[in-house]
Amino acid sequence: MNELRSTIVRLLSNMASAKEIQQYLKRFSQVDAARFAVVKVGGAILRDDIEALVSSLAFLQQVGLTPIVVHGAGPQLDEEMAAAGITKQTRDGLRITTPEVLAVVRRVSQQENLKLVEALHSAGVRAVSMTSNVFEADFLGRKKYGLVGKVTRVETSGIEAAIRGQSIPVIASLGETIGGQILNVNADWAANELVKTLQPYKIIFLTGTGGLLDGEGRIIDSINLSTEYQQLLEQPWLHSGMRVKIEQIHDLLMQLPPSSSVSITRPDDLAKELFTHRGSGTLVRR
Ligand code: X2W
Repeated sequence: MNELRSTIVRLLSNMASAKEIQQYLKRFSQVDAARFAVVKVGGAILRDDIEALVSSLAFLQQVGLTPIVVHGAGPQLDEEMAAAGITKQTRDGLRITTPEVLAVVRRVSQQENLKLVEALHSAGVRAVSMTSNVFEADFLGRKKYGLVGKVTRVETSGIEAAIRGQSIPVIASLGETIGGQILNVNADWAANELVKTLQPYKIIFLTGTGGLLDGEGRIIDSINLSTEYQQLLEQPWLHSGMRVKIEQIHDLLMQLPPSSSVSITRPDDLAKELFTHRGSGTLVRR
């Protein structure tokens, strides 16, 4: 551990004091290893920023904080559907999923999952691909959305086994009904359900924007929901997409222990967000 500590101190010396980093390490070492962090990775990160993602995940793994990764593949699905001549249709922000669309969703989700697992392996990081047997799901509304699922149960045994073996579980957002029908699950919803079941200490959303943005497009450093939530919702600049995100995060945090927090950041800034007071990106607390 001493060697690891000095590596971290060296890596972060430009951004934080050794004392600061050690405080965080001490705090994190008291958290149950199987419940340290759930990291949601959007498909855009897998496409545009996979190197930084792999480095950040490798770093967490090296300091003994094995993250649980759940990912989407939205932009890749758009591209593959266009290439196959299938028109994209959405309702309430969800992809209407016909059997034809589902075939693309299954293929592309598995492909993107393996791409990340293989990139981690190439970097010497232990990781396990999980594209099934995690999310038990039911039809969200077959007539309205087609083969889209809402998660009804999360099977944690595979995830826990992976963490015990110090392997990063890399989970795709595919669900399966009790009757064996595969369903397309929105990756943010999948991440939220994983979080509600596992109750992790940290919830991290990795995005290209690097955080929640205020009216002038600047990243909001931190949000304390207990004192700022109502005031925030009254802001005229809080447009629909950002409002939905904040509301979702609020609902999620209300179902978790008070010590849990949500960070929204870029892959490159993950260590800075976790190990420095100043952070990087947006930290949301209850
Ligand atoms: C999503 C699943 C992928 C996803 C979709 O088909 O696009 C539904 O809409 P990102 O990259 O995290 O957005 N599912 C039902 O959520 O990917």
